[in-house]
Amino acid sequence: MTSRKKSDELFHRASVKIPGAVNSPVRAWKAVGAAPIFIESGSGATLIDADGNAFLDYVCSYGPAILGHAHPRVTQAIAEQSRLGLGFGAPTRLEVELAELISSAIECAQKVRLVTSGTEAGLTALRLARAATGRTNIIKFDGCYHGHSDSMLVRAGSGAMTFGQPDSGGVPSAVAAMTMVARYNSIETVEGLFRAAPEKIAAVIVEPVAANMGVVNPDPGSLKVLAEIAHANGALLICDEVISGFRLCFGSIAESMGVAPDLIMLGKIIGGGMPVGAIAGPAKIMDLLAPVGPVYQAGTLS
Ligand code: HOZ
Repeated sequence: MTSRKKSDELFHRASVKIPGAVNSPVRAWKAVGAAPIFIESGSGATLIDADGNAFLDYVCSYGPAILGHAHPRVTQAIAEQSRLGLGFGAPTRLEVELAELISSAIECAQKVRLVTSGTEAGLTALRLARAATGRTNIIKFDGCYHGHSDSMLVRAGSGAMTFGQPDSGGVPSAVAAMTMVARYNSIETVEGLFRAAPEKIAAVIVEPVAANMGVVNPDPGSLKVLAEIAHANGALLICDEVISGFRLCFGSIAESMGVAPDLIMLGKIIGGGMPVGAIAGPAKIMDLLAPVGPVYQAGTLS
């Protein structure tokens, strides 16, 4: 790196107006032990920072940039659409096509609701699971990350873990108490939680391949067992495929392991770099969403 003068200047300016100088905590590079570089542009696998330094990008926007930055087909599609308008507060053909594409690649995705982030997909999936079962509690795994909704910032991975802050301030203890924490790849801890709160648990939420505490593969067959235990106890299995979906395979990695999730969360890659998330599942659960059913979810940019 020849210089970082401009990045440092931007960091100081950002620190005045933006908490911690960043709009998402991992970007502060606290675990790296240096101030972050500010990116000016990306092309293919190369990033150029504000000082003109070039880097080989292994982050790929945390997943969405699987085709590399500024892929000509992606930028052309965005440029063409931007001339037609960006959002209308009304449905469009492109949403139908994206829902159909997701549904054609994921068998359990009979219906799809498009939102703007993985966090939104997560909080909506939990609300659906609670409405579908009439129960309150959720089992998650220590170190798994499902976005920053209140119920999911309990023993969370991703940035929360990087900062040694797996629980967040501002989450009421009454909300956190409804989140029960099991150990990844420990079926016994899941069984123990079901024994401790029979008929209270709405869903087990899991990353089929854990990717927010390093990458941890599931024990062979464990996802299937998890689904069986959840169903035997009247709970749903939510698979968070915000990272794994359309990345480890074209579609759902849970399905490729022989498991049909009751609800699946998607994000990152399905937006190709634009802010998109999705919740998908069988019609009988998805049709609980407003305007068909009583579970509310909405978004101006959804
Ligand atoms: N929680 C996101 C990664 N899973 C943060 C990504 C970012 O800061 O861009």
